[in-house]
Amino acid sequence: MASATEIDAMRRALQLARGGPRGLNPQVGAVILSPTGDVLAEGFHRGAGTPHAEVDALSQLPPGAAAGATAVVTLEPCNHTGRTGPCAVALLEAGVSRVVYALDDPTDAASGGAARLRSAGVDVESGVERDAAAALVHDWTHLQRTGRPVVTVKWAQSLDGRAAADDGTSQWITGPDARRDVHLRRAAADAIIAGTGTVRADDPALTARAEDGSLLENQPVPVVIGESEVAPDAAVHRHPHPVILARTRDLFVVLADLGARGIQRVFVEGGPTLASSFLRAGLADEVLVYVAPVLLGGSRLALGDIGVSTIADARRLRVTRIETLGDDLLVVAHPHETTPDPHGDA
Ligand code: AOF
Ligand code: ZN
Repeated sequence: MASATEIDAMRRALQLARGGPRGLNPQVGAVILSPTGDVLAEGFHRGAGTPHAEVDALSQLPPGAAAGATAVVTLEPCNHTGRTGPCAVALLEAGVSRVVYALDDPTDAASGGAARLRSAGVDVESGVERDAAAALVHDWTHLQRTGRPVVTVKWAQSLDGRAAADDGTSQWITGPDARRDVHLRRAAADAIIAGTGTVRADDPALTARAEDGSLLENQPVPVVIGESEVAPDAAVHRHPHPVILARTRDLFVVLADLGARGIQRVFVEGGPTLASSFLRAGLADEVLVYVAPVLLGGSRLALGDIGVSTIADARRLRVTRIETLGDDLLVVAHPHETTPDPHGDA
């Protein structure tokens, strides 16, 4: 059983973990407690190639100071020599007598640290604040499992399922509350994806902004997919991050490339053609539909061909959330099926 002090230390470790960057490695935090429960040191992982959280915390202590201590870590201490040495060994060498961690390391390469510590006589307890730790590294875990970021596909539509009026005008279908929500969700993603068609037609900034137009703290990297040119004076070139131009229509290739860069979550906001492509490829992990109480009629549908030609093939989703945002509705839905992997062996 974890003590109240250890649970508090785990919550602190989770907070520390959030100070690290999202990327190729998980966000991990660690707190070293003395045998009487005092905090001796704190640490977190600052990104691939830098010391792991446990080592970061231990490095602040003089030799011998962690003897008999308890290490509280948000992820199972690793058991592999990658860019750094195994944390399980670092903890053993430091002489800790107890390790409390939240979540098993989900990778084959790095897991096994708990078993190694136990067989060396260390008292190991897992599962403390597991749900919070799992939520923190959810997107990283998805990237580990699939090689791709989590994909959110977003669109705004009229009540009758149109994305624009017949002449193509589409600005302000939804109201200010919905737009604010979109910008907050953009800021929670690592990249925002649009198609070259949308970039040419709308010249979007692809930034995450507050109502007064100022930039929110986190700016997703702008990604533009497609084969046509992006004008040199396009607004996207003034984004705080350099734009990634993906000159292919193969979405699997694009997502694998973004995953290899440590992009854990993407927000697809690129118009009906791109949204349809992601859905047709079975690559949407989450669908966000902002519905405005207006009728537009006409031919500018929110989605085009998604590979459904008969009702038996309809894509049935599970609605996980419905929100009212001013006069508009937000529907959040998830596909039932998991995304297929054409390059995988399963
Ligand atoms: C830990 N503590 O703080 C982190 C862990 O390439 P490396 O050597 O940095 O190893 C990366 C792997 O180690 C990563 O995929 C994950 O399984 C684990 N991350 N483990 O004990 C940490 N960041
Ligand atoms: Zn490690």
